[in-house]
Formats: sequence, structure tokens, C-alpha cells
Amino acid sequence: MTTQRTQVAIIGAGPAGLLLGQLLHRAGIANIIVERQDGAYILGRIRAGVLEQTTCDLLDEAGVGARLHADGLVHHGIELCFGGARHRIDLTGLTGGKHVTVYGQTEVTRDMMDARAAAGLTTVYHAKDAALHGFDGDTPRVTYSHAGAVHEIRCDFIAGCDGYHGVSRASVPPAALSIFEKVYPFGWLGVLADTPPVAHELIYSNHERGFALCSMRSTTRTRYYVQCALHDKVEQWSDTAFWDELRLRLDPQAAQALVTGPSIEKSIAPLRSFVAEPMRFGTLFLAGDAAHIVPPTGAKGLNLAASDVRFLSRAFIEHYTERSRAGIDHYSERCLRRIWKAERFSWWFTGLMHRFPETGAIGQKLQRAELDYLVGSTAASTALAENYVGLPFEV
Ligand code: FAS
Ligand code: PHB
Repeated sequence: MTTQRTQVAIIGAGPAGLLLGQLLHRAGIANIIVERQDGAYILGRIRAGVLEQTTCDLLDEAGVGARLHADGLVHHGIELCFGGARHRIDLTGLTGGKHVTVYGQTEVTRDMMDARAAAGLTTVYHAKDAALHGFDGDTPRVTYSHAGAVHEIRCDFIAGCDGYHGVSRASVPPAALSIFEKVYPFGWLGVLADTPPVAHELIYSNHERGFALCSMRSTTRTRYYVQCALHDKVEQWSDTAFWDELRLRLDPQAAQALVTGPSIEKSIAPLRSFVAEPMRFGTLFLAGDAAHIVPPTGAKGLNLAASDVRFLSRAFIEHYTERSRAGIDHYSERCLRRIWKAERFSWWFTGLMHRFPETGAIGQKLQRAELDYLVGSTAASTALAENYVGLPFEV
């Protein structure tokens, strides 16, 4: 067995792990990332598309914001489509000047991978059977197998950035965890296509046939979603079937303007609300999807991962530079205060925009009444807008 020594061992080279590694490196804190897939596989996963300003600020702090500012699309509003018409929510006007940036998670991940490689930092791809040891004490270790050999990393801390299906949360004694979970009775069928966006801003549609979302990655690449049955399989959905269904769920103008084309990616994602508390166990810290999942309606998943990393990187920096444990000791409670507000917003927006057959005709009537109230009330629209652009950090 080979043995390496570092200060922070990071499990997972998704957005949370890469961003944490980059911020620690810039603060002079040594770290190694252990990732079970390879970079191409990670970049092939099509996920988030909307970044909060605080996430963009953190990417700048990490020194990886150049392409984001060059290619990202600044959006000052979103549109809600219901009853055959679209209603704009003026995000910037309602939040005193804030906005969101449309820039795909794939590109965020690529920028961080490139920066990590340029800095010569260690990312072990194809690392199998990662296991966490000794995190209930002060000498945590990570072991993994790679290229037919077993390797060990001795470290001061372990950051579990390995997502919902990762090994980190699974390594915590179940009795030490409180799990909160809600599974939604439908999924999102997503399509990526090299077509021009149907509108300048995102369209969230509540339709009796189901939810639809018109998003984008650039002015020439689009990302669309339709709510689908939980047991649907991608193979059941031809491109034509997808485009026809999307068109049916949009207002006449958008349906007319929709430019279709061959899908370059097509996938179905389940929707759940999930939180594991607490997020710290001795010298193991969970961040991102390893600790929480939101339904993507509110575009919070990636942004919450970034906010966890903001707290965690600052905690480690305080520990090493100021010999302070305040950030470490308060990490979990600080993250969870922000996480639960994003969970609430994502749950509320999902409940408002999707078709829930079990709530019957009155359910749709109540949704329509809330939508009519929302677009007609400055107070209600402001509540949506300030959550969508991202609530301010409390500490
Ligand atoms: P990630 O899951 O991205 O990364 C975890 C990494 O850990 C992966 O690379 C994985 O291979 C690795 N790993 C796992 N187990 C390991 C092990 N045992 N050893 C080593 N490595 C291991 N968010 C939005 O805001 N909008 C969206 O539209 C959206 N769509 C999504 C669609 C899907 C199918 C999924 C799953 C998520 C979606 N999300 C969306 C949320 C998504 O963007 C996450 O919030 C984001 O990827 C979180 O980043 P990480 O916490 O880094 O986790
Ligand atoms: C996306 O572009 O993938 C996207 C945008 C907004 C959401 C969810 C997904 O709420």
C-alpha cells in the first residue's frame, strides 16, 4: 500500500469537490481529490444551468470566473407560463438590482478541472472502493484502489463531496444521522439541443398536461424539460414525441417560435427533497449533494453546493491560519440554515408548477389561484424573486 499525506482529502470531483480544492489551494492548504469516475464522464453529466451571484463571486474568488464572465448570460427575469399566457417576473427590479447568470454546470466543472490541472494538483480519477477511516478522531485516513494497487491518504480532515450516492454519508453511523426526505411522484425528462432559445429568458410552465421548462446554455444551445411519469424510460421518448409534448405545454407564441432539432443529450432525473443532518462528524464534513438534494425547479442544487463550500473553505482556512475552530464547529448549523430555506423554496416552487394528479381538479384550481395572485402581487413576486436570485448569506 502506498501512503500519501495531505491536509484535506476530498472525495468527489464534482462541482463541490473541485471548488473546495481550488479555494483551499489558493489559501495554501494542501488537498487531494479522489474521484471514482473520469473527467470525461463527469463532463458528460448534463445538470444545472443557473448560477446565483454569490456562486459567481465564489468562482471569481477561486480564480475560475473568466469564461463565466465571457460566455455566461446575465438574466434579469424569468417568465411564468399558465392559462395560455406568459407573465414576466422582474428579478432585478424586485430585488434591488440582483440577477442570475445562465452558465452550465458542465462549463463550471470544466473551468475548475482546467485550473486544477494547470496548478498541478492531484486528482485521482478511476479511484475505486474509497473508504473513510478514523474520522471520529484526529487521524482520519482515506483508502482506495487504483491501477490494481491499494493506496492510503493520511490527512487532517475529509471533505465528503461525493454526491447523493457517495460513500461519505454512507460511512457515518446511521444513529448519528437524521434523514429528512420527500420523493416527488414524477421525474424531469431533459433534452439538450443545438437550437436557438425559444425566448430570451427562462420559461417555467404550469400546464394541465404537466410542467415544462425552457432553459438554455448559450444563444445556440438549449436545455428543455418536461415533467414525466416516474416510471418513464428515456427510450420511450423519441425526439419528436418530446418536442410535440413541449409545444403542447407552452403558450401559443412560444409554441410557434420553438425551434426543434436532434437531441444531443436526453435523460430522466427523479425529483426529491433530501437533507441529512448534521453535516459534520468529527473530522469528516459533508458538502453539496452528499448532504442534501433539492428538486431542480428552483435551480438551487449547484448553488447550495457552492454555499456549503464557501462555509467549509473558510472554516479550514480559519483553522490553519488563525488556529480557530469557530468555522469548523459552526459549519453544519450555518449550512443548514441556508439549506432549509432553499429546500423550502424548491419544494414550494415545485408544488406550484407541477401537475399532481392526486390533488384532483381542485388542486389545479388552487395552483391557478396562487399563480394569478403571484403575478398580480408585488409582495408575492418579490418573495419568488429574492429566493430565485439567492438569499443573502447570514454570516
Ligand atoms: P455531484 O454528484 O455533482 O458530484 C459528486 C462526485 O463524487 C461525482 O463526480 C461522483 O462520481 C463522485 N463520487 C461519488 N461516489 C464516489 C466514491 N465512492 N468515491 C469517489 N468519488 C465518488 N441542479 C440544478 O441547480 N439544476 C438542475 O437542473 C439540476 N439537474 C440535475 C440532474 C441530475 C440527474 C442530478 C443528479 C442533479 C441535478 N442537479 C441540478 C443538481 C446538481 O447540479 C448538483 O446539485 C450538483 O451536481 C452538486 O454537486 P456535488 O455536490 O459536487 O455532487
Ligand atoms: C437548466 O438550465 O438545466 C435549469 C435551469 C433552471 C432550473 C432547472 C434547470 O430551475
